[in-house]
Amino acid sequence: MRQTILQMLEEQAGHYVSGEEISDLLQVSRTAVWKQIQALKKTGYQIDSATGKGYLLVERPDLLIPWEIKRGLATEFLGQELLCFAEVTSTNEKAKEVALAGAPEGMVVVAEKQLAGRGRLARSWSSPAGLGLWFSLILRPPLEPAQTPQLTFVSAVAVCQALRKATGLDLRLKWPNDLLWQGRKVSGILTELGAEIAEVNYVVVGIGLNVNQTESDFIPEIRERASSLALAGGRTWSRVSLLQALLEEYEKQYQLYLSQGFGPILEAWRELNITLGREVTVNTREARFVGVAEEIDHFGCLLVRKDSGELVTLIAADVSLREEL
Ligand code: BTX
Repeated sequence: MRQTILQMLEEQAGHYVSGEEISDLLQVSRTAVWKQIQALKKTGYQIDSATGKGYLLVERPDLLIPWEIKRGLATEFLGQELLCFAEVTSTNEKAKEVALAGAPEGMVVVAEKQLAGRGRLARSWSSPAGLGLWFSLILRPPLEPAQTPQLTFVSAVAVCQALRKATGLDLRLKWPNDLLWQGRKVSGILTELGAEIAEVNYVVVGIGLNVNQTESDFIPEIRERASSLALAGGRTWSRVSLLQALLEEYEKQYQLYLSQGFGPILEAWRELNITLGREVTVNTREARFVGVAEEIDHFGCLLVRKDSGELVTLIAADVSLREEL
């Protein structure tokens, strides 16, 4: 009922809709309509009520709720089914849980706040309420497990392209999928796999994006290294619009990858990256060394030339660009 009322108010944008008109259409009392309007106001919708005129929708809230996200979302399958939470431990955990229980490809789990947001290698990801986008995609790609690292690059390219187009900011990628603005991390991606030996059961792609944080919103541990789109652009952004742009671009890049393979994705990644050709410091579980990032191979591994001339192939590591140190 609430959604229908919203739809009516929206269709009459700029004009009042009478309580009578709404109650007639919904076949409920005017008091019931009034109660629904109060509930919408409580959620954050700005609705003006004027005696004798009715109700006017003044402003929609930037809330991560299904009917806001799906309104005008131009995807075929990604985000057409949504699970939205005010608070969750980690959207990746929730997504894995529902994926195991049979959730369809394309379902997206979104939270306003994560209590235990995770990064790679069991690091934590700071996810305060209302300031960013913390969400996970459930995919069921027809791939062998060995091919799935390529999805890391699909995700990186999709996130970077979507945000460059939506904000006009010069956002760049650092291998494998950190999104940076002027050397500071704006977004991180955590890809997790559920697979048998020969086939993928599900892939959960968790995306964390700092949107409207100011400098002081960041916890001290990351303040120097993190940034947000608001800090980068000097204005706040609608999280709902950004999420829609991200889902639309992701679906496009994912379908491109499934139909044409890794080539076009790698090409796009190369154009957006700031790692190749640079001197880097590499930290793996076993060692720390300096070298030049020369190439990315067909599996997404980074090839680093050490000073000794030896070429090292990195599957997973932390790489910092030398100027960042
Ligand atoms: P990562 O391991 O590359 O980055 C984690 C590191 O980044 C942390 O150790 C910390 O130094 C820094 N960091 C923590 N929080 C932030 C932040 N908000 N902004 C910038 N830097 C930060 C990157 O891992 C993968 C992150 C994925 C997060 C998403 S959110 C939705 C989904 N659910 C979940 O639990 N994780 C993913």
